Amino acid sequence: MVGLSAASEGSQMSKSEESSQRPDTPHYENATGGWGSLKGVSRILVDQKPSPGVFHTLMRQNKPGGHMCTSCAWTKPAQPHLFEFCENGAKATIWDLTRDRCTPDFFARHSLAELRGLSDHELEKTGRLTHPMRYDPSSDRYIETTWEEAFAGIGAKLRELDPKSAVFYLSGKGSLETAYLYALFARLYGHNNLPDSSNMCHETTSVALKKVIGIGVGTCVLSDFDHCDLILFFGQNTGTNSPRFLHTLQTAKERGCKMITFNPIRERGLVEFANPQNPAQMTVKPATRISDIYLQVRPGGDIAVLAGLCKRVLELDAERGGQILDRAFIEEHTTGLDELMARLREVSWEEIEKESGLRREELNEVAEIYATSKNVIGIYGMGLTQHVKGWLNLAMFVNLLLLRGNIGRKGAGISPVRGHSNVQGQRTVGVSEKPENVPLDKLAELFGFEPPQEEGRSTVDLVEGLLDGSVRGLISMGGNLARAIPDRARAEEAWRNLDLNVQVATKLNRSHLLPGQATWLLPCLVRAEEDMQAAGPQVVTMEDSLSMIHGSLGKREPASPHLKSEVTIIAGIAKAALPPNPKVKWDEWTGDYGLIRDLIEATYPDKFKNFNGRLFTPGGFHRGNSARDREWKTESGKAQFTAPESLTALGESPEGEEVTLITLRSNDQFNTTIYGYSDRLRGLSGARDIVLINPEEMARRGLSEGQLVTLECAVEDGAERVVRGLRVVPYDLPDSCVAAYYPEANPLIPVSYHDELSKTPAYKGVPVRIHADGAVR
Ligand SMILES: Nc1nc2c(c(=O)[nH]1)N[C@H]1C(S)=C(S)[C@@H](COP(=O)(O)OP(=O)(O)OC[C@H]3O[C@@H](n4cnc5c(=O)[nH]c(N)nc54)[C@H](O)[C@@H]3O)O[C@H]1N2
Ligand SMILES: Nc1nc2c(c(=O)[nH]1)N[C@H]1C(S)=C(S)[C@@H](COP(=O)(O)OP(=O)(O)OC[C@H]3O[C@@H](n4cnc5c(=O)[nH]c(N)nc54)[C@H](O)[C@@H]3O)O[C@H]1N2
Ligand SMILES: [Mo]
Repeated sequence: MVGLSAASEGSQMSKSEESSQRPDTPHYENATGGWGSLKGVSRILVDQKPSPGVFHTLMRQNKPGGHMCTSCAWTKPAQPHLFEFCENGAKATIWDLTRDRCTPDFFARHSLAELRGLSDHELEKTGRLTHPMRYDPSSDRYIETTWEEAFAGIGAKLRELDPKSAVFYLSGKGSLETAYLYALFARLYGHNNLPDSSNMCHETTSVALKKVIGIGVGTCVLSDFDHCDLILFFGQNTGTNSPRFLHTLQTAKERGCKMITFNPIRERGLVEFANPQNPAQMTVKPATRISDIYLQVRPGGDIAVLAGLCKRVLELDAERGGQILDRAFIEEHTTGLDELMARLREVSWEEIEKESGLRREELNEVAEIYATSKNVIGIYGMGLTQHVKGWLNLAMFVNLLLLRGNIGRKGAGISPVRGHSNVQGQRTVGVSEKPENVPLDKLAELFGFEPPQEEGRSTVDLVEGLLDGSVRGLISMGGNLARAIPDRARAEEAWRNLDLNVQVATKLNRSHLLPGQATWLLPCLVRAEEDMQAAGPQVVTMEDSLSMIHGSLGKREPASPHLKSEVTIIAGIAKAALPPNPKVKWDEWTGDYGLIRDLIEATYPDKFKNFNGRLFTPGGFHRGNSARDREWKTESGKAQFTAPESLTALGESPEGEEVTLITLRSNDQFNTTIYGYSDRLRGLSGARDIVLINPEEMARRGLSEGQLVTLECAVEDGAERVVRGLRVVPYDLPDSCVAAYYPEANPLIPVSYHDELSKTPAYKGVPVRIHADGAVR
C-alpha cells in the first residue's frame, strides 16, 4: 500500500520549508541522511544477510588502496571520511555480497517461462550467479556449461555473423581495463557498435558540451566547491543518486555559498541534509538547509528558465553600465553572443513564464543573485539530458555561465553528475560508437590492423536494429537492457530473434530471460572481490564524475570459485572469435592488468601519463580538461554561445487531455536493480506501480486517490504504448505533468523520442494520456 512514510525521528524541518511543501501530499518530514539512512542500510543487511566481514569491506570503500563503490560516479576525496560510503553505496555493496546464490540447481528447477513471472526484485534476490550457463531450448532452461565450451561456442557464432550485425554493449560499471579491451575486441572483430549506458544518460553531455566548449565532460574539480559562492542546480537528485555529494554541498553551504535549485519535484536531499557521521547533527544540531531558493520548473521548461535568466542578466548589464558581463572573457574566448542577444530580445516574458511555469519575479531574483555572484558552478543530471532538446538545455546552461566567464577558472564551471561509477571513463578509453572520438590511427599502429571507420550503433540504434531484425548478435557486458531501453515492451519479442545473445552478469535479471537462438549467461566477479591472475591479485581502475582516475583493489573471496573477471571473459571470447595476431596478447594481458594500463597509456599518452605509477594517488589523478584551461576544441576554436531555436525541451508540448510524463528513480533502486519498495525521501513506500499527479490536476480530471488508471503514450506513430494498473497518488508536482517509476514506465517511451543530437532517450518528457482503467481501446 502506498502511504505517508511513518518516520518517527524528530523532524528538523524549518517553518518556511513546511509552508512551501503542499501539506496534503506525501513527503518526507526529516532531513536527508540522518537516522533514516542508517535504517535503510540496516534493512538491507537483514534482507541480504551478507557474508561476514562486510563492515570491514565497507570501511575500505572509496579510500586509496581500497575498492571503489559500484553505485554512483561521485568523486572520492583525497581525505576520506571515516565512512566514505553512503546509504546507497552500502546497499550496492551489501547487495553484491549477499550469501544467496543462484545456482545450476536453481535453473534446473525453473524454466525461463516460469522465471519471467518474477519481478525485477525477486529475480535479483535469487542471489549471485555462480556458474557459466548455456540456454537449452528443448527444456527452456539454462544448463551448466564450462568456460571452454562457452568461449568456443560464442567464438564460433561470432565467426558466422556479419560483424556489422553484432553489438557489444557495456554497462557503466566495467573498469577502464575491461572497457579498453572490449573496445579493442570490437574493432579487431570489425565494428564500432559500442554503445554503453551513457547512451541512455549523459550522451547529451558528451555531444552538447563538446559542441559548445569542446570537451564532452564537466570542467570542475572538487576544490572548486571550496571557492564557489553560488551553485545552480538543475534536474539532479543528489539525496538518492549521489548522496556523498551532499557532504560537498553541505560544506559549501556552511561556508556561505548559495544554492538555487530547479526541479519539478521538491527532492528532499536538495532541501536539507543531516550528516549521519556528525553526532551533533544526528541529535541536537539543526540539519543544513541545502537550497536557498527552490523552483518547481515544468518538465522541459529549463530552456525557458535559462533564456529568462540570460535575458535578465543582459538587462542588468545594460542598467548597470556594462558592469555585469565579463567582457574581456567574452571578447577573447567566445563567439555567438550577438545572435543570442538578438534572439533573446524577440523572446517575451509571457512565453518564458508559460514554458517554465515560473513567474518573472522569481527568475529576476535568481538573475540578480547570479549577476552578483563571483564564482558560479552549474550542476545538472537527467532532468536536463533526457529530453528531445536536451542538447539545447545544456547549451543554454553554458550560455548563462559564459556571460560572466564562469567556465575555466577556480570556483566556477559546469559539472554534470554522471551515473554509473565508470561510465565516463569507458568513453575516455574507446567505448564509443563514434569513431571520431577514438584515436583509430594509434590503435592501427599498436595492433597492426585497420580499424573500422564507419559510425557504429548507439543504444537507440540497437533497439531499432532489434525491431527491424538488422541486429543479429549481442554481447551485453553487464546491464539490463531489456528493462532499461525505451519501447521495452515492443522490443521484448524481438530479443528472441537474435542469433546470438551473450549476457555477462552478477545477478539474474529480465534480459537473461529472453534468449535468442544461441544464448549464454556468464557470471563475473564484483569489484569488492579479489581478482587473482597469474601475476597475483589485480587492481582495476575507474574515472569519476570529476575526471579523477582511481585504482580499486577487491579483497573479498569471490561468491563462487567458477567466477571470472570481465577482463578474462572478454579475452576468452576474443581469442575464440579472432584469428591470431602477434601484437594482440590476450593471455599476457589477462595475467597482469598493468600491461593493459600500459596499452591505455600508449594510446592516450596525455591523459594517462605514468598510469601504473599513479594508481593509488589520494583523491585520484586528474586526466586533464581543455575547457578548464580555456582551450576550446570546438569548430570555431572558441566557446560557443547558442541562440535558442525553441523555448521548450519537449518534442511535443502536451495538448488538451495530454500531460508530460517524467520517469523517476526511487531511493531503493539502482537503475533496474530494485532493492526494495521504499522511496523514503519522497514519503512513498510499498509500491512501484503508481502514478504521481498533483491534487488540482486530479480534481480537473476527475481522478481520485488510489484509483487505478492506464497511461497511454500520445505520440502517434502507429504503435500502441500503454501501461495499465497504475495507482493514482496525489503528489506535489507542477500542473500538466505526471511522474512514474523507471523501468516500470518504459513501455511508454517511443524509441524514436530522443535528444536530437545525441540520441539520449527522452525519458523525462513524453506526452501521455490518462484513462480510467479499462477505458483505453
Ligand atoms: N541510488 C541510486 N543511485 C544512482 C542511480 C540509481 O538508480 N539509484 N542511477 C545512477 C545513474 S546510471 C544515473 S544516470 C544517475 C541519475 O541521477 P539523476 O541525474 O539524479 O537522475 P534521475 O533520478 O533520473 O532524475 C533527476 C531529477 O530530474 C528531475 N527532473 C525531471 N524532469 C526534469 C526537467 O524537465 N527539468 C528539471 N530541471 N528537472 C527534471 C527529477 O525530478 C529528478 O529529481 O544516478 C546514478 N546513481
Ligand atoms: N524510463 C527511464 N529509463 C531509463 C532511465 C530513466 O531515467 N528513465 N535511465 C537510463 C540510464 S541513466 C541508465 S544508465 C540505464 C541503465 O541501464 P543498465 O546499465 O543497462 O542497467 P542496470 O540496471 O544498471 O544493470 C543491472 C544489472 O547489471 C548486472 N551487473 C551489476 N554489476 C555488474 C558488474 O560488475 N559486472 C557485470 N558484468 N554485470 C553487473 C546485474 O546482473 C544487474 O542485474 O537505464 C536507462 N533507462
Ligand atoms: Mo545512467
